[in-house]
Amino acid sequence: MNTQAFELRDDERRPPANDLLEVVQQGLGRTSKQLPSWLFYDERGSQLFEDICEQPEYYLTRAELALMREHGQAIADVLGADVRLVEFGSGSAIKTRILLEHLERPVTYVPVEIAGEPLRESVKRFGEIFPQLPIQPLHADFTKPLRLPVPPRTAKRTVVYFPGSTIGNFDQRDASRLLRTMRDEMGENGAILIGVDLKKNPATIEAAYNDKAGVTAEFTLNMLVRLNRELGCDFAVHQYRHRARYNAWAGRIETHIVSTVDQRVRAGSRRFDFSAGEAMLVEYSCKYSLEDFAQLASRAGLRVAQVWLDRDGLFSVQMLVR
Ligand code: AVI
Repeated sequence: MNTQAFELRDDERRPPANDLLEVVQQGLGRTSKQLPSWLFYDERGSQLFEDICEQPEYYLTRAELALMREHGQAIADVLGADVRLVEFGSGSAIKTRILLEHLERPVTYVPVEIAGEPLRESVKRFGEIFPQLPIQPLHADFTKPLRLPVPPRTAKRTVVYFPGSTIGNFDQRDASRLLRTMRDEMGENGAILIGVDLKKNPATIEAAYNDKAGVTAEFTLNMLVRLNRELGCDFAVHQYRHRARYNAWAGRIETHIVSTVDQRVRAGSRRFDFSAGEAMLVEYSCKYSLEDFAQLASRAGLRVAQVWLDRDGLFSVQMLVR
């Protein structure tokens, strides 16, 4: 395989248990309880997220894939030849494959991923599909400043690829910060190719986060299962429920874990009380109009150069430049 040697320690899949405990104690100790959405993605959570993508109500993945299949060539033409492709995250096997298949002479592929196993898998997968393509994986948290490998001299431009509407899981301030990080990484004549879910009928959006089969509910509550296992917390998981509502004013799904009874939970040496009906925020999934997103981009010093939509106008892939 045409990759740089890279070794990962298994325990690098997650922050050290102490950090995790601190994050959780801090979140449970707030007046309005709140835990970060990255806590969803242990092994089971990642599998459940893949299952969510298959649910009939979750239109995002299907729409983005259809878009990439329809416009892949046009996108590649606009990005140009001899691109260094840097992907923030490495979970988007099919979309990235479509993009790489259409790009003219991609110079190198750099997946940036905090979780060791998915990174390893993506290196293996892409090494098999594109045996001639150099792969330079970076095991890192892409929300922090990165040390990307030096681009080959033949690279004409760096394109940062960020599919899946993951940008929607960041609030406005963090989203703008993340776009700035990408802007720094892509350099003067680089570009960002980003998947952005669009505002639409609230019922369609709410259904996507409340699938009938209950997969999203299981995904949400799996966070508590994870904390019980990894931190020895004692969440009575069946006494909590998933709630995802669309806040039309803010343009986002707000997912909460709601306690159904008065109860107390242990996290490390500390105890936290939940009252019946109390809701703990665990995820935002922000939706944008094209104007909203152009504004967000401009706050990060970027301009929207091109927008592609799927046929139903549900989802967009946008190209941003300086
Ligand atoms: C990963 N991210 C874009 C998903 C979303 O739509 O916000 C995560 C998710 N949460 C519940 N369903 C899917």
